[in-house]
Amino acid sequence: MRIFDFTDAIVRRPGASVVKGLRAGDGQDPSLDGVLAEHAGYVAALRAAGLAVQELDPLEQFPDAIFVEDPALVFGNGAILLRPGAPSREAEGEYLREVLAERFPLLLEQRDGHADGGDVLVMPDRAYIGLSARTDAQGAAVLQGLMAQLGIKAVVAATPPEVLHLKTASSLVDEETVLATAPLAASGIYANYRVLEVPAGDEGGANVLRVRDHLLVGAGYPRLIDLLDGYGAKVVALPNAEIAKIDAGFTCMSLRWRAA
Ligand code: CIR
Repeated sequence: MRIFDFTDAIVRRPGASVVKGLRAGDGQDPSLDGVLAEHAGYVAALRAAGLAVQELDPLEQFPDAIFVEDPALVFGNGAILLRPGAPSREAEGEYLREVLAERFPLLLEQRDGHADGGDVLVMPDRAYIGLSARTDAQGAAVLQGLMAQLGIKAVVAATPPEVLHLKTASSLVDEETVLATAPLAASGIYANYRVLEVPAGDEGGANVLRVRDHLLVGAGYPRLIDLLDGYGAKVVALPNAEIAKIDAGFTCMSLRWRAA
């Protein structure tokens, strides 16, 4: 069994407020219709990969609530509610508590510091927790302890300063291979793995999502799509130009796990 052989996923449908989602800089709002279409395409791609997907209702009071993998992390044997580092997102986990308690026998909770799920990259033998503007040292240490309770060894790593999350700049291709932007590849943190460097110009596509035998990649990154062909997965190019205006990644738009 491979770590990306998920069976189930949870997503949250976007509400109208999604167009006001946080973004680095002062970029323009995405179009609501565009976000809805791209999100629906993403959910369809998860289903096409073989997952049973539960869709939660929109949360208008939280424009960024579609990014369910920032306020929570899930594993086969339990889930963790996190304290996201952006003040407007800190309480999002409360709205996942009920569904995660229903789906997971063990629900752990971060009470101190801040950490976003987007900063956690899970590999077969360890997980990386990236320090970022959202994940502080205290939050990373607390999360390390919670992951240890689930039997996961986590190491804390630096994230390049200009990226939102560790997984904005690196992601899992297969159990031996990490896709990483040039600065992260050069940092040596992934020395135990094969590292594929994101082609120059396609850095915005570094967050790919491996789900079973499918690899979801942004449609606007042709060099990356070529590079990823040949790693044992069907490359699925998904339009994400609108949703990217609020710094979306594919990994952060779902919680995925393998049910026992
Ligand atoms: C935010 O800034 O929190 C959202 N607009 C985007 C979050 C994307 N999540 C991720 O990369 N893990």
